[in-house]
Amino acid sequence: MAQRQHDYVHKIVFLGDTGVGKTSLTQRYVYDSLSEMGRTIGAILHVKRVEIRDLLNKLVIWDLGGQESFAEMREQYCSEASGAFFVFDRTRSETLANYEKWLTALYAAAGKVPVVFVENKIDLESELDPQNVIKIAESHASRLIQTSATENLNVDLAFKYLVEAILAGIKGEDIQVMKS
Ligand SMILES: Nc1nc2c(ncn2[C@@H]2O[C@H](COP(=O)(O)OP(=O)(O)O)[C@@H](O)[C@H]2O)c(=O)[nH]1
Ligand SMILES: [Mg+2]
Repeated sequence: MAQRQHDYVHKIVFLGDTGVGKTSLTQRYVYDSLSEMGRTIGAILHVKRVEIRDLLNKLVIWDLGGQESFAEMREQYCSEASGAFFVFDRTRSETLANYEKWLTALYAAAGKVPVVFVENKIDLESELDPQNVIKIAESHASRLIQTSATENLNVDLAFKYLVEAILAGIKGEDIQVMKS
C-alpha cells in the first residue's frame, strides 16, 4: 500500500499587525516550541499535517516576515488562501481596529474564505472591550478564539476551528478537492 495521500491541501495565511504574535503562534503549532527568531524578510511557509473529521489535511501555513506594512504585498500573500487567521494583540487595541485593512485585502485576493479571529496574549491584561471584540468577529461571521502562544493556550484549537470551517465550506459548496 502506498502511503496515504492527503485528502486536502489548505493554504492558511496569518494576518495582523507586526508584533501581535503571528510567528509565535505558527512556531507553537508547527514545532511545539518557540524559537527566538529575528525579524525575517518575505513570507515563510510551514507545512503541517493534521487529521480532522477523518480527513488528512496538509496545511501550508504562510507567515509574514516583517512586511506587514507593505500593502502591495498583501494581495500576493493572500492569493488563493483557503482560510485565514486575523490575529490581534489584546494589549494594543489598534491591532484590532485594523481588521478592515487586513480582511479587505484577503477578500479581494482570495474571495470570502473563512476567517478565525485570534485574540492573542491572553496571559496579559486586556485593553479591549470584550463586547466589541465579539461584535466585530460576528460581523464577519467568524469564530473568535483567545490564545497565548507563550503559554500554549488554545493554539491547536484555533487551527482546528479554521480547518473545520474550511472543510465545511468545501462540503457545502462545490467540492474542490486539491490532491497533493
Ligand atoms: N505575553 C505574550 N507574548 C507573546 C505572545 N505571543 C507572542 N508574544 C510576544 O510578542 C512579540 C511579537 O511576537 P511575534 O510572534 O514576533 O509577532 P508577529 O510580528 O505578529 O509575528 C514577541 O516578543 C513574542 O514573544 C503571547 O501569547 N503572550
Ligand atoms: Mg512575524
